[in-house]
Amino acid sequence: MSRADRHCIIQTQPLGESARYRMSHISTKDAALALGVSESSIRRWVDRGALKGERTEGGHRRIRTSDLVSYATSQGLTWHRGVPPASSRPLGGIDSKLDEVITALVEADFEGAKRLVLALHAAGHGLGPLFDLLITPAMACIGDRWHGGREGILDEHAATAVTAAVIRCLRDVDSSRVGPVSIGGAIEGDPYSLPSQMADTILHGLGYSSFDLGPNTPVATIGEAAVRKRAQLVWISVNSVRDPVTQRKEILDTLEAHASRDRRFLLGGRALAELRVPAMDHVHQVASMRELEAIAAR
Ligand code: B12
Repeated sequence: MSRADRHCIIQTQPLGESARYRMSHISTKDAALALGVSESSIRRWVDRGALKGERTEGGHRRIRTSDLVSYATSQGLTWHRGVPPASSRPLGGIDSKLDEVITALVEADFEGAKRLVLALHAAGHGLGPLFDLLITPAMACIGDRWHGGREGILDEHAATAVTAAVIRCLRDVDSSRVGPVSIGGAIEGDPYSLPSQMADTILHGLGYSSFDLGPNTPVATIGEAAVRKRAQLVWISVNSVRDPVTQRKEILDTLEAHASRDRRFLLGGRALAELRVPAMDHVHQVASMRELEAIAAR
């Protein structure tokens, strides 16, 4: 058993038929929310046959997620939330695996999720696109679909654990590195571990000798670790801000303290805007793993 596999033994009950169906299909209400259109438009498209749909035993319309993606793409509709943006299409192949990845993640089927993701990687899909266009939308789908509740929280945790294990496998594809050092983590009070793990894995793949300090790490600690390890690149992930005023000051103090050094900072995350970090020469504010990949490769 590999080192990655040992981390990955997660036991949960497989999903029943109806739960499986709920994960791969979407209601007209959720489809409307996802596309930012009215529910009556969705019903009309389904009834006209423009958008493929099915009926439940109770007579409710249901749409397969992948059919909704295809329809949105063909009509040039913008994605609002939940399922993947139409921009994932041109990459061919990645989004077609979304349903399967979602099912594997909520069933805590590590082997299945690993097989799907590693096969796409081996077929030439880079880590940035795999993270931004497959794993992140899959997690968003899982988070949005269940609308909370006990069952939903269990699935969210199982999916996070399996995703973390699969990312470790992607990291293990490349042997250890001796290149420039990169280091980073998510700020204090931010429990989100996957974005930081993704950044670390991309940098490792690019040849950096990379260290992930993980979630809930004070910014000052990230700065001190960067000095100690002589890091040339530092990422800071901001997905949850507890105290915007204090945390803004902390991050500005750290960025300013490093301004004269030969060190670049990459800042990202869903809550980064809350900290209103001004533009600085040594700081890149980015929205995706693909951007991080492009900047770090320079
Ligand atoms: C898993 C999860 C959790 C887990 C996290 C576990 C873990 N170990 O990470 C736990 C259980 C802790 C959790 C808690 C909560 N969660 Co939560 N969670 C999620 C879920 C399902 C997935 C998040 C995730 O990891 N996605 C994968 C990452 C990689 O994607 P990402 O964050 O979008 O990151 C991308 C970009 O932002 C960017 N990026 C991010 N960081 C960085 C950094 C750098 C340097 C760069 C370059 C790029 C970058 O690149 C990434 C890849 O494309 C989301 C659903 C969703 N829509 O995302 C909800 C979600 C984020 N959670 C939500 C909520 C409400 C909560 C709770 C408040 C629930 C509660 N009532 O307690 C708490 C809040 C905790 C807190 N202090 O903030 C809401 C947030 C709503 C909002 N508008 O803010 C969401 C959107 C679910 C929903 N639909 O309502 N959650």
